[in-house]
Amino acid sequence: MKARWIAGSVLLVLVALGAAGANLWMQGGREASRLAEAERMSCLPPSAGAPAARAGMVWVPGGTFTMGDTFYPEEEPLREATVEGFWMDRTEVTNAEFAAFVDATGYVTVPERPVDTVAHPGLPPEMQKPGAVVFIMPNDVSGMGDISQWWQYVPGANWRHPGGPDTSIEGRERFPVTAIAHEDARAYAEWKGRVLPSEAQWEWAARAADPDAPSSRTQPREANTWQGIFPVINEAEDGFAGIAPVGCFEPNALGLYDMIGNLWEWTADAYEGAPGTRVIKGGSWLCAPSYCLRYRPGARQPQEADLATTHLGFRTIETSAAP
Ligand SMILES: [Ca+2]
Ligand SMILES: [Ca+2]
Repeated sequence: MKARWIAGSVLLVLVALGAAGANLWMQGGREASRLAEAERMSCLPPSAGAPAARAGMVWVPGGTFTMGDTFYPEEEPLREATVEGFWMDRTEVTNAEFAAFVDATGYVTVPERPVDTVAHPGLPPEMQKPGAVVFIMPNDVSGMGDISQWWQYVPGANWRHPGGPDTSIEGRERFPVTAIAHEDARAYAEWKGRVLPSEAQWEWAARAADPDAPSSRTQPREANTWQGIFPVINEAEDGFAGIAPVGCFEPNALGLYDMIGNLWEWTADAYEGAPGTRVIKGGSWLCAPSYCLRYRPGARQPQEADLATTHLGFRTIETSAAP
């Protein structure tokens, strides 16, 4: 599937990162450097005292709603969807949670494994090395058609080193894990006895189980998105020039944090007409009114299942007993 990135319209020019690029990621860009001292490393306290089996989860009651939206073509058509009730992680899965999984199982993520060059013939040399796609804030861009101006495949980037080999997650235990392929998210969920949400389950939860929830196109205040001109001016009016720790913004009415913004989130669903992809939901800290107005429950995008990126994480659900 990685070859699609080469052949497809979302072509990535593959540039290995130097140390300067890695620093950019850690700081989140030029404007971020002045915010670095104030950066919060944790917001939501660990959910001590909750029932161990479902610590950190909330119940999402079932219901019927109008799924989709009408802002971008891929969100249509509006259609009726019905979901049963389920438990859902109240936050994106954190680095600490994913580390516990890896410590317990020895699991090695897709971006850490050797690249299967037989399954992916024709990859350029950089993509034949294990790695992930990393956002690098450019100083300037020439039009918005070429996303390689801000997205680069970085050998050595993975969940432990999300910006590349010279970066780490030390001190970022309460940040959401990123640089995770779909298979990795599923493996974590299975280890917990859970699954990834379907697109309908995710969207219903993002609407706070309210069939009358408005499909607002206003940039939300209570979400980590991008204020300014993407990708060159990051005003960080929401307090975060980069990824935020989980739970820094107000939760929705169900108590779910960061459904919108911070990181996009994997769902279990295949994206129609795009083999090898899955639907991702919620938009990320990179979504701006000027470029990617996808900080809405009905927004969606396809993502290559085996290509990890650093604006994408996940959360899990459990479909068993009601409370
Ligand atoms: Ca932000
Ligand atoms: Ca999110």
